[in-house]
Amino acid sequence: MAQLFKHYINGRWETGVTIGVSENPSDLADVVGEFARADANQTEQALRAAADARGAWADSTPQRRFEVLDAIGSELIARKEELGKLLAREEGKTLPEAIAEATRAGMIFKFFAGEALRLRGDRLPSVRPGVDVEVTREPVGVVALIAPWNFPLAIPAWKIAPALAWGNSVVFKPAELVPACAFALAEIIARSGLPAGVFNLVMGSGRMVGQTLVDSPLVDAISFTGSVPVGEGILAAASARRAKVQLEMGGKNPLIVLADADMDQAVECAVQGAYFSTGQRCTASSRLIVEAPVHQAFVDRLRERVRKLKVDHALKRGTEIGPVVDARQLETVRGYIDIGRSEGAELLCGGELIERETRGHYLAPALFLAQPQHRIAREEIFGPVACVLRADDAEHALALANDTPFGLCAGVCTRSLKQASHFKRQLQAGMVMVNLPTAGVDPHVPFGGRKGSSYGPREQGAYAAEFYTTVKTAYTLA
Ligand code: UN1
Repeated sequence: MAQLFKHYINGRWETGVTIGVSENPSDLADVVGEFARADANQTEQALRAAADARGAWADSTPQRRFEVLDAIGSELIARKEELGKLLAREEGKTLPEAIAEATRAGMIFKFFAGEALRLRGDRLPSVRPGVDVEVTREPVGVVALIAPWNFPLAIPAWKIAPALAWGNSVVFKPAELVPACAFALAEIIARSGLPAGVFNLVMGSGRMVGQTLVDSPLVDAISFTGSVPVGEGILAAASARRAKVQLEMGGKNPLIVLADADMDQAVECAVQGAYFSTGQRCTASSRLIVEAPVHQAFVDRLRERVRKLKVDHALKRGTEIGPVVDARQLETVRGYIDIGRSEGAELLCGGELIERETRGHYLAPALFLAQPQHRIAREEIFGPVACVLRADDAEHALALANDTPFGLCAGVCTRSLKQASHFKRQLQAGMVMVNLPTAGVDPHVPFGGRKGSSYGPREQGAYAAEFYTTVKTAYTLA
């Protein structure tokens, strides 16, 4: 019988109102498990538990918070192989990528364990004689954390860890495609010594569970990573009742290859950035903008490399690219490949379904030559598809890079310090990478974008305090 992944509400494991099934995208005959799905009532139970628990955790000592988060981080790292295997099986990224993600999740908990101890505040004189002023940070209260399927351990970690480090209580809603990973993480958190109700896991649809969280007056802050339309809906609903909102949405990240770039390095950056994790990253390098003198050479070398990428079962040794996450995503990605062709972009390789030993959502990585106005060069695809745009010179490359409604990350490959500095200053993105892929970020520094990609304070690093705390200014006349 399949394992049932349950909700975790008020310190108890609860069955759902309905049941969903999680399948392995590398092998559709392999059921990862069944999972509980909540309705509005069950979601509200979790919210009430979080609201009732907020005082206890907000008043806990920094040392206690450190110990809880450090224990979670240690267990994630100690069990990285097993958790990585589960992640690869459920989400479809390759085993080495999945193990690295489990490790990253552990590192994030450990970073925020440290932040729990590294509290800051100010005490300063008032403009009025005899009066002291103190500026301190307090927890926001109940936070709803809505996470996507593409980083099923790391993204929940970088929302849950800061929320707990700064004394908030949490209702976590994972994506429906990755309940096994959410359950594994919740089990570790449940054993860490938190008071009941401080951390709750509720699974189910965005329409039901997500909407209940967003609309609830019990929720003080919402952190969401996912699609642009859902993010916009959350922003409208949450700001109408003045809840705090943090959104990480799409990207259409440029990777610029200047004529003086190290070509081997540039091709590697493009391959990793565009296709690893099956291109299912909001940080994916989906627009490769190449300066005219090296355009042909770059395209030839990249095409050779992309053709040779090993697409196969995520758990198989040697696989470089796993399957697309599910049938719906595969349909969306194939739809974009058709759009690219019909708009006149040139498909250089890939784009076709491929068969492997097991039945899964396997797609050959696709590379297009496109024009800036093509939809495949403007809209986020979220799959193993990239397009190359030709730039007349470096300034044209910069203009093309910034000609997008998104602004998450941007990369430039160059040997020139002068160009690197110029692009770092001029690229309209929250994160800029020089001679590195746009995807793959550190756990201890801020993550986030500009323009249509993001809204609200940054995630990760010490900057995450802006979202997960609220400032108090106290005046005292002694
Ligand atoms: C990374 O590139 O290492 O959904 C992280 C995403 C991002 C995370 C990317 N929020 O793809």
